[in-house]
Amino acid sequence: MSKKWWKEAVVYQIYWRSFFDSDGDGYGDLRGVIKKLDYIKNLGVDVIWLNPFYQSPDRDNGYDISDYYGIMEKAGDMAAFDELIHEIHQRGMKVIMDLVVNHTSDQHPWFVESRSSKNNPKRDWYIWKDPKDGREPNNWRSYFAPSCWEWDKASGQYYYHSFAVEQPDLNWENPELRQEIYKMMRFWLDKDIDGFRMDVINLLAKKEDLSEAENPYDISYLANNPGIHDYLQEMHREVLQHYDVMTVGEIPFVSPEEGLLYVDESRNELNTLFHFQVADEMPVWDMLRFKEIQTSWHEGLKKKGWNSQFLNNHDHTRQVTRYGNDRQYRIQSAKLLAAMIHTLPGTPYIYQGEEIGMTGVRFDSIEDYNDIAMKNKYHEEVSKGRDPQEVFESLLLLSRDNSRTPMQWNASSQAGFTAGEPWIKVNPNYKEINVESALNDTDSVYYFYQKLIELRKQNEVMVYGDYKDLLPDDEHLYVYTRSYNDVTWLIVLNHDDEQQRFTFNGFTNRKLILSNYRSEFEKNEEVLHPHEARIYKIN
Ligand code: TEU
Repeated sequence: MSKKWWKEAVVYQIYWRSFFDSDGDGYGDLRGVIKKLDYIKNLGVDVIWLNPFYQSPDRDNGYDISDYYGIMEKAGDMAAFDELIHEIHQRGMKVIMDLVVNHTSDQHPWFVESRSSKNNPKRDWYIWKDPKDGREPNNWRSYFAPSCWEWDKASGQYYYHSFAVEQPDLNWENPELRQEIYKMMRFWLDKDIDGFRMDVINLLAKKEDLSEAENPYDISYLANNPGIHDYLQEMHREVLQHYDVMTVGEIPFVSPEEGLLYVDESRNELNTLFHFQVADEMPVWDMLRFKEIQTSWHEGLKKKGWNSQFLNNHDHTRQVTRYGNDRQYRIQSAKLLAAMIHTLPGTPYIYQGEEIGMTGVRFDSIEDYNDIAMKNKYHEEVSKGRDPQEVFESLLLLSRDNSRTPMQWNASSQAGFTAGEPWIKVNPNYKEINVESALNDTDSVYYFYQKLIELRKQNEVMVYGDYKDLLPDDEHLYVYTRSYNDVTWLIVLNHDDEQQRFTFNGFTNRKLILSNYRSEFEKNEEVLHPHEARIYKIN
């Protein structure tokens, strides 16, 4: 397989509004990111992914764009952006931006024009349909609303939205619209960014057949529709092939076979993808399913396309809370999950705060939450007559705000995130879990990440090595090898609250490279402590 910088990279995701506030308005901002670049560089990461900061009414935290060429006031201005790019490059890192082109805000001038009348030239830039029997064209749901159709009284038609009502979908069938998007992509690439994370990029093509869905709650009809690969190949031809950039597509609802169609190197579409099999199929940890998913993706993409590894992001509850043990074994399990993500095949992603083992939150009332997905779902269920407290409780574990609370920098007021009032409450555990204390403790989660990243830089086996699961049927232990040329590494993970035993049959000549328990095991190497992770080199 060809060697590429983005295969060897470790990516750090910055949800800027919760990262660092440089001007006291309660929102993190681009200048705040600049102030913390040395911290990120010190971790060893190569690439930064910035969530969207385009002009936006901010109904869905920047994923509802009203001007692709402007910067949201909360985030800063174009001068701050230019400075940020410069400072990132100065430090030898790269930066990718979020590209959100499945939909815009309903405040975008294109949509304002489009809805103004049926014969406006921009009408066809969005998706308009007549009512069917006096109501919505069909029973499809959207991600954030009970229907993907919204009635526009003035012009007498429905428009289509895969997400909130305030996020109308663009019509990619329109060639003029596509050219306009390509122009916008060139604008940012010419500002020297190093690529894009492409928001729900496999939703661009819509299903032509509007017949009723048997189960409207399975919204996979929104994705992977005919025409999508033509659009992505055109985008590659028109824009991407002219730059040395990295692209990672957010691609929900795909199997490895379908996923390969997006990232197969010979097809010239995208470099890598985020699939959501883990996030969607595992509300909590499921060892056997996780192993199946890893093996099937490794086999499915092998030698042809590249994967990504992540367990959380701004949409998904923090990994140590969701998939580890954030109580008794927070530090050990945060390290174990890190060891796993950095040794599995694919480019690893770190979501801000993960490197200090930040946890999910549990606020007292729905008023403390901001997430539009959670709030809309809450109101939908309560309006059906369900008990509000019960609905609230049911939405807590997966609320997107779990991972959106401010970055915990130190033990001072508001965790050192802002001098003002933060836009969302700080996690009350910030006095214990924060960057300052992590940096002062050589045994912290932070330094474990630093070591893993350094190892990945020095050892190609971690990047390009073949993957083999040695215990596919074990519910507690995850043991696998990575092999490249003559080098074999053995990774042994005890993802359990109890001790477990592992016999090193066939691995007599082994050398321990990294572990998350000090050398206690030397007394009896076959016994693994709760949430113990070890990486060995086999000779
Ligand atoms: O998210 C799309 C989305 O809902 C997925 O992340 C979802 O978690 C996945 O499909 C698994 O089911 C993106 C952004 O990341 C999110 O913040 C936006 O709200 C959304 O698109 C709309 O732009």
